[in-house]
Amino acid sequence: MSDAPARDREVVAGAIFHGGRLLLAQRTRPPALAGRWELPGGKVEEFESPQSALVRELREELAVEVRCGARIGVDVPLSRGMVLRAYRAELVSGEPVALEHSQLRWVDAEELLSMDLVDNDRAWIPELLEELSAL
Ligand code: 9L3
Ligand code: MG
Repeated sequence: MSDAPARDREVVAGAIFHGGRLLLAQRTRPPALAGRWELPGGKVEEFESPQSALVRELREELAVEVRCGARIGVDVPLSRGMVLRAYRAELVSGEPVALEHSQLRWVDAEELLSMDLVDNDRAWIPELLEELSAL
């Protein structure tokens, strides 16, 4: 890994809806984000599509197979020119297990509002709530 600024690189996060609930995962790192909740995901690697990255990240983090669906919510600018984007992720097989998070939780609309989400992911609350209310 180089220390050069990562410009226009993407971080992908997956919104998995199931049975009227959304899957949230509690981060373990870095210390500033430990204990806070997020849509699981991670960095798109060089030469990888965002869709493939989401499938890979959710396999690594949750031990599930997903199909990457449509974008949801706004682009969230991160440091060093990186951008965070959420995609719907449809569960194809497996039951999510926290392999890299401290715990997982399936939340409804009311619970989503009470969770200590990482700041970046708060930008998607309107769309996530809309989906949870429609389910
Ligand atoms: N990030 C923010 N919200 C998310 C995800 C998946 C990631 N829902 C931020 C946290 C890290 C960076 O993006 O600063 C890279 O994510 P990761 O590889 O540490 O999961
Ligand atoms: Mg991650």
